[in-house]
Amino acid sequence: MTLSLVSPDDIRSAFSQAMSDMYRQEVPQYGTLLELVGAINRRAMDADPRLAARLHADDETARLDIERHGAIRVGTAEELATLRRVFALMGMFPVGYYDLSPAGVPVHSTAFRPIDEASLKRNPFRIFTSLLRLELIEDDTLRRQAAAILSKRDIFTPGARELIELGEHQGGFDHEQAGRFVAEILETFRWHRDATVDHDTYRALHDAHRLVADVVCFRGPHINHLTPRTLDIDAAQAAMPDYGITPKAVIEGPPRRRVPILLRQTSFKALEEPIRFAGAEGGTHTARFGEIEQRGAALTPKGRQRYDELLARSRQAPAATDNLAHQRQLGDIFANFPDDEETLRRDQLAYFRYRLSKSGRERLAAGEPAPREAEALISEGWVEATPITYEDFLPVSAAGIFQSNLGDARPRAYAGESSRSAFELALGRPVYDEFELYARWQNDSWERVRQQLGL
Ligand code: OOG
Ligand code: NI
Repeated sequence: MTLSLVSPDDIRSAFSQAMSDMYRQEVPQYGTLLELVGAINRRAMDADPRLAARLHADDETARLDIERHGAIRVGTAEELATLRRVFALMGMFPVGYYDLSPAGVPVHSTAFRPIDEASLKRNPFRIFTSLLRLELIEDDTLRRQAAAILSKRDIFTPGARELIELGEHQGGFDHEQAGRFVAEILETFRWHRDATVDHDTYRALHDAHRLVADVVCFRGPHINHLTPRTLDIDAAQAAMPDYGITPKAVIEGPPRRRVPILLRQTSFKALEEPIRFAGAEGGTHTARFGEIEQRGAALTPKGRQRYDELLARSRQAPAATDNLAHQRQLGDIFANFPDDEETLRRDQLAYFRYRLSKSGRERLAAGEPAPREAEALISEGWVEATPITYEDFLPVSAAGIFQSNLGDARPRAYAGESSRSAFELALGRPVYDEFELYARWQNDSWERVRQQLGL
């Protein structure tokens, strides 16, 4: 008997939906965020027919309503490596390395996400996944205690472990197995009211760093937020209070621009939730929050370098206390960063996807000879270029999101190097390079155009 295997894209979609349903039950404010974002997106498309047309042309409207990312934090190499195997079965692969220790957060991270264009279109679900860096806990005894606690837990159900083996062995799942797989994996991300440690242990770990307590004291890496994608984050930020939600003071990332670039994010503060310690004493824990994102063009290494420089400059100025002032400051600093598609493309600051235009297709069908040069093909309207959407994250923004949830204590940078090779060793493979992926899409799209034109 041959198995009929379900596409990993379908498993990812089912999983993303199951996570969303679970999180909506667990954190009702998340449902409110979805409503708010849905309303803002409809308004943004009504107000800007060109934007709506482009999103349609790129097949992005279909993914917009289901698009979200989540985040989790794990404690050991084994947990991270097993998650890599789980996500691979859903068509999600580790892209990028993010070191958050310079910002005073003792983790390093990657994002599991689809890496080919068709899968991203189908469902771009991503999980920002952080590994605790126990070596950054200064106190030897506490560090050893944390490691001992982590070594005793298994964040996967026995059923999940069996299915991972089976899926790898078969090269996928049939329909029934896929359903069970999603249900078993969901358990890993569920919230647990019961801590695995007593109050004193929690306190000691919490005093080392709030994130240490969050990672070490529970049975599993509860999903800590799910983030819908909006087309207008400034409007979303402004509307949050109307929906009874208090946003963090400023939107992270680049300023508002005519051509959005990279990623802009805002969040609401983590909730203080009741928990029970071992020994039945009650207390609270603060981990889960809500976030909204807006995605723009993926920048080339050259564009990204310029972004990083301008962002660093903006951070030297005293921090603005409200978003409007912050956006004004940022806008001034980014004034020289080109803000039209033509220049972003010609200066090779952003990645573009090329395709034959309607008129190009008509002229081709009529037998008109096409110019040979790329720029002529574009300026004469044969070929259209649209910015490629950024599918990844930003370390400084991520640190800002972490920090808005860590109380107002001034973050203290950890000394010591970034440790990408240690992360990859724990993960069990190198992470994909985001720039290579975008460059490949850009090149592939040109190649397709050239083939269509017989060049
Ligand atoms: C992850 C924070 C970073 C983002 O979107 O950049 C993040 C976390 O709090 O675990 O979610
Ligand atoms: Ni996030």
